[in-house]
Amino acid sequence: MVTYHFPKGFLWGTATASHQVEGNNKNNQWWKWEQEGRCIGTSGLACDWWGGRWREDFDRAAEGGQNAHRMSVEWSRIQPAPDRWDEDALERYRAMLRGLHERGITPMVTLHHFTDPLWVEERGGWENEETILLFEKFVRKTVEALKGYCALWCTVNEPNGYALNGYAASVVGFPPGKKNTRIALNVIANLIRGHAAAYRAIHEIQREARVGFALYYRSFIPYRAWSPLDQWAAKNIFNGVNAGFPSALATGVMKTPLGNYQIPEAKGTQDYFGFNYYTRDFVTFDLTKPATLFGRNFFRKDAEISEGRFLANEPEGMFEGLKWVTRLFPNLPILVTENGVEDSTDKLRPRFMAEHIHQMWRAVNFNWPVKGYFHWSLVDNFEWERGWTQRFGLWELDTETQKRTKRPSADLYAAICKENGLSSEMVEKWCPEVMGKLFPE
Ligand code: IFM
Repeated sequence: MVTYHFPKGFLWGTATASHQVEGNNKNNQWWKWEQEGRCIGTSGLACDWWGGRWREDFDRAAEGGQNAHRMSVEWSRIQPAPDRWDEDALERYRAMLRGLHERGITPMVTLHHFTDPLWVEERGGWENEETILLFEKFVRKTVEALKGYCALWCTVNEPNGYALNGYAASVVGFPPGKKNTRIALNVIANLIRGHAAAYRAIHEIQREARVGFALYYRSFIPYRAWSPLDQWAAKNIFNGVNAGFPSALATGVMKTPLGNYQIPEAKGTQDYFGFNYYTRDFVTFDLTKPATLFGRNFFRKDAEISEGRFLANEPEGMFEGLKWVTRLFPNLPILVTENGVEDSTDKLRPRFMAEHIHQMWRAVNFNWPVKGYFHWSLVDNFEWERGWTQRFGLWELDTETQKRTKRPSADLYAAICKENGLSSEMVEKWCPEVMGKLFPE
């Protein structure tokens, strides 16, 4: 048997987000969006974590050998109105974080994961520069309250996903459903300013804190590798999706294909790089696509596509992305803050997981400082504009009964976490079809 081991102390966990798991999260812009019928289904009771079912799910994580968990807190619960803090909500989050520690699980807390309180949205949300200060106040209050239980913070989850899905010309599905790329870029710039303010505030409050954000990284490669036009189009989309936020943290300038934003206060404001990776696209030049900077993107023809056609299984894109991060931020620790696949029948997930973890192991062997991996997700949860049609959980959720049923890949992941590595025996047992690829003779 051969085992690909990871360094001692490697973090193995799952990731979740408040609105997707808590249930009855009624005071934010997503709940309103759902009630207006602007997306598929509603979050409803979700996984009922607010009702206390986090306990049983954290038990599942602990039994599965996980030593870390990435969760988020809900701004609209902690600050339901501009002049009101809800101490009970903070106490409930403290109980959850205590619950993680009691189970030997290190918490990582995300402070903004796609949702804004309604009262923030009513003031223009992240289009309005005043939100930067409001966010900083919320972060100060929250970190002050939770600092005894958490030292690993993620300021903003997927700011690029939040802005492009909610505001850009080419994509729809997220509130507020605007279609204006310039506004989307302004929103990203304000999120960067909010992140920078939060970074400094957290360090003021907690010396030992490690603070970063999580990027939605998507791999884009030219369809015809030899074509300068496809190369140009791929580079445009790549930079448009991936590069804005990181460039500001690297240089103090947010570089975008439509111009630069000077944000000097953002330079150097991260202690690790949070890397969310799901898939890769081919890009070809297309004059009819000005909204996507003349690039048309699509999955590789012979790629394995997920159940809902949302993702292609492209593990090499993860390796290439990790390389890109190390070139941009040499020696900065990297956490894979999300990776996973929608797959209700668990046909693809075991090999998807094994192949991605194998690529991460390759990266570690180049001495790239990858320090942890959080699988998305622990239990099926509310998938935003896709509602409940996509199932990312290691555990299946029946939303009618709240019953959880373990999927086979939960056992594979438990074996990986407990071994701190991926072995040929695991691959032979859970996904023998990729044996030759991952463990060549
Ligand atoms: O569910 C989301 C998560 O909230 C952000 N990253 C992608 C996941 C899967 O779609």
